[in-house]
Order: sequence, then C-alpha cells, then structure tokens
Amino acid sequence: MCVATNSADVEGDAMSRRGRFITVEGGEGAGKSTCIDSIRRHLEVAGRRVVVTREPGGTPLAEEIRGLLLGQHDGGMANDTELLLVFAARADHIARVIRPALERGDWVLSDRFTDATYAYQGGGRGLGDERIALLENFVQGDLRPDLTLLLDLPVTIGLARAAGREAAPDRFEREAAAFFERVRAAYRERAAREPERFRIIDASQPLDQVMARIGEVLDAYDG
Ligand code: T5A
Repeated sequence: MCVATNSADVEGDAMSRRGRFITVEGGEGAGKSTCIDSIRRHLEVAGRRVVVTREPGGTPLAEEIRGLLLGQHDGGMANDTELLLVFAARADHIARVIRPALERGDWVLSDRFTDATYAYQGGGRGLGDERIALLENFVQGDLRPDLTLLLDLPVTIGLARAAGREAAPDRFEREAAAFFERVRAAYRERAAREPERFRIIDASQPLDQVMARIGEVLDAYDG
C-alpha cells in the first residue's frame, strides 16, 4: 500500500529530527567555560546527544584562525580583517561540525557564536550591524541559534575574574574597560530585541546559583 505524504508532513518530520542549537554568550570572565560542562550533563540527563563546541574555533582550521584572532601582531589587526577572520572560522565550523550534528539530530552547545560578533566587532569595535548581518546571511544562510543563554555581569567583576587566571591576556583581554562596556551593552540590546531566543542569567551570583538558574531555564525549554 502506498501511504501519501504531503510536503508539510515531510517538513515537520525533518524539523522533529533536527537537533537544537544552544549558544552561551557573555563578556570576559562571565563563566561560560566554567558552566558549559554542567549544561552538557544537564542536557544528556534529559536524553539529548550533545556536541560541545566553541567559537572562534571548533575545527582544526577554525582553531588556527582563533590563534590569529587572539594573538598579537606587529602593527595590530584592521577591524575588517578581524571581522572576516571571525566569519571565515565560522564558515568552517558550520560546515564541518554544526550543520552535520544538527542534521543527525544531535544538540549543539556552543561557547559563543554570532551574537559575540555583534557584541565585540559591532559594539566593541564600532562596526555597523548592517555589515555583520550581511556576512551572517552569507555564511549562515538560515542557521540561527534556537536558544541563547546570556551570562550577564558588571564588566568590573568579569575582568577581575579573568585577571585571576594564570594565562597571559589575549588580544581582546588587553582592551580597555570602555570596550567591554560597549560589548555588554550590545549583548543586552540584542537580548532585549529577541526575548523569545535569549535568556539573561545573572552571572554575578555564586556559581551554584548561576547553575541552578541555568538548570531551570533548560528544563523550561526542554521540559
Ligand atoms: N570573539 C569571539 C569575538 O571578538 N568575536 C566573535 O564572534 C567571537 C565568537 C575569545 C575571544 O574572542 C572574541 C571574544 C573573546 O575575547 P573566549 O575563548 O570565549 O573567546 O574568551 P573569553 O571570553 O576570554 O573566555 P573567558 O574564559 O574569559 O570567559 P568565560 O569562559 O566566560 O569565563 P570562565 O568560565 O573561564 O571563568 C573565569 C573565572 O571566573 C570563575 C572561574 O572559576 C574562572 O576562574 N568563575 C566564577 N567565580 C565566581 N562566581 C561565579 N559565578 C563564577 N563563574 C566563573
């Protein structure tokens, strides 16, 4: 017997098989790397297969580009070069890791994605959102995060936490506090514009409280 399917059924089926794309964002020292493993475990306990990744990076080539972005260069780096390197790394990351995982039905959990570009290159460097949007559409097509956790905290607290680490500051971490104030403002503005996608987490709280809040958000999202 032949069972008829219409295109809406096929589309609905493809959507139900596709995994979800969750990003974790925030300024320096917000606690993204610290929280990400607990987020992964929380999703796995809920029965999800999770691919954890990060930007800039996530593939061998994109990690090499990360090295260029974070390293020091004689004469510095032009803002446009920085922006294009960010998207060059992202193109490889999407093609080799993010899209294949989502198509397999895995959930992708990324430490930063394109909201970071709007915050750092758009807000911090003062590049126009229009140019970033152009590259976003070119590189990502229709790919956007389904859920974004914004770990938000005052710049002074984040920088003090980041300064407590042993590693030497990278090219971004050497920026002045005013740069990070613009980054934070840009993140918060994006969150206000897309409340259905963003969840703002008060990252100035002790770690156990931050994790508890993230757990509530994930349960409500994937309940
Ligand atoms: N970038 C990135 C762009 O400019 N454009 C882009 O498009 C993208 C994708 C590297 C840089 O690239 C730039 C932005 C970045 O400058 P990154 O590797 O994510 O990106 O770099 P960082 O933001 O520098 O990562 P950090 O490690 O600084 O921040 P995290 O991960 O948010 O902080 P984390 O977890 O390392 O925590 C820092 C310290 O605080 C403690 C931790 O134990 C740790 O010691 N801590 C807490 N202490 C008290 N209470 C809490 N709630 C705490 N949470 C964490």
